[in-house]
Amino acid sequence: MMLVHAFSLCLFTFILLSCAIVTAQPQGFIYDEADVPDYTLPDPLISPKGKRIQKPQTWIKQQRSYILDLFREHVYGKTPSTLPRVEYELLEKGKNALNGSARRKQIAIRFSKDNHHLTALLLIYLPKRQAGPHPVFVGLNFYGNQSIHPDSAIRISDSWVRNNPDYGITDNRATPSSRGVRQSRWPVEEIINRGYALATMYYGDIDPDYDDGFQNGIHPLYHSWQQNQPDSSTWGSVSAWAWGLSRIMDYLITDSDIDSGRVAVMGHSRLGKTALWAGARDERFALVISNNSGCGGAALSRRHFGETVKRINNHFPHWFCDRFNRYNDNEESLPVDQHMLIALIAPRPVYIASAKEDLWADPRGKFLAALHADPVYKLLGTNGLATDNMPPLKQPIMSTIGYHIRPGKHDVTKYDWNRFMDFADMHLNPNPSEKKSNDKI
Ligand code: GTR
Repeated sequence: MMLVHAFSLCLFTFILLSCAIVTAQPQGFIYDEADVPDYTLPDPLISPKGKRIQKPQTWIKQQRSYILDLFREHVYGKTPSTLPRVEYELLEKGKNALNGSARRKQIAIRFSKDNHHLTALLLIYLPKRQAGPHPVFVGLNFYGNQSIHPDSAIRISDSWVRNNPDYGITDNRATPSSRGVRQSRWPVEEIINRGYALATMYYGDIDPDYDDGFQNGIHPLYHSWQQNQPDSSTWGSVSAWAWGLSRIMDYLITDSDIDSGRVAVMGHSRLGKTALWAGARDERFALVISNNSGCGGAALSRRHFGETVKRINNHFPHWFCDRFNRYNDNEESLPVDQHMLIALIAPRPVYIASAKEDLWADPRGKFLAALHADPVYKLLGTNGLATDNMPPLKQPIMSTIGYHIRPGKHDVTKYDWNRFMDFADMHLNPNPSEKKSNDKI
């Protein structure tokens, strides 16, 4: 009797938990594989004239830029081709950061154009144990540089920040109580111990994340350019943030502590979409990591699973270009799907991470996008994605296209970072001299 009781209690708890997983996601969307409609994906290896691309050179010289333009025109928007005036100022450096294991630098990147100015703060930690120049992970953060670590020397962002009383952020301004509030997402010591530098910037320094008709952040510096755009393909915020990542890259090239040939760009969620778009646009990023990026990131739009194009455009009208609205409830007519975004990163390594409970961001849709990017990776001479089947939990695929799904929810965890670093170890070789001597053995 007791046994039956215990069993029904377990069953009840299981049902409750399963419901909680589903109800944690917005209602009225597809969360069941059986409800996914039939769809046909555009083939990245078919040219605009309908011919199959057979040679790597044809992809590199023609097809890649054709697909890049499609994403510019229909999804993320076009980015201005000229740069504002840019100046770098080293604001602060610390020789003994993180209990003596790292050096710290804080750099102001000042943009100016047509009497408009914008300052963004870049925070860099460099490992002391290894000799430079160092490979580096670059990522934008959500609440200001001070949120990634309690290090009291980190400058507090004075940009507009989303209110979050739990983080001590009210009146849209960060305060000292927001120091380290997001440290669980940034295992700085582990990154340094594994021989990587870390460079991060607050995404709102480039473009505050609310819809104001593109009046703030970097936009005033490009007012005249924006006004002269003939169509609805002007950049949205994802493009502006990706542009900001490229400006970080511009700086890193000038910094002799950094190995600019070994820069990995990483982002979570909306910033995971941004990392993919940055990696697609800017081939200087040697490796791209997208965590829980979902709709408009690594998930296939045509599956309608979890977040849809219509929902993302309605809730976040400033993220994509206006033309993307044409595809609300009309994904089949998109000339691209997100596997083609991943393919634009080829042959450079790309890692797509997902989480079991994060159905809103469609873990399987991200796997399938990786799988359908594989033919382009193979054409370019890499091993692509080393499986046709979605792997079980915590069994990462570590080929040139990497993928994992872990238990848990929408977040960046230590597990995720450890896999990112394993992947970077394989592809960026953080200790070239050590690797060389091993090779001889
Ligand atoms: C959600 C949005 C997702 C994802 C996420 C985030 O509300 O629907 O596309 O980007 O925000 O960035 O945290």
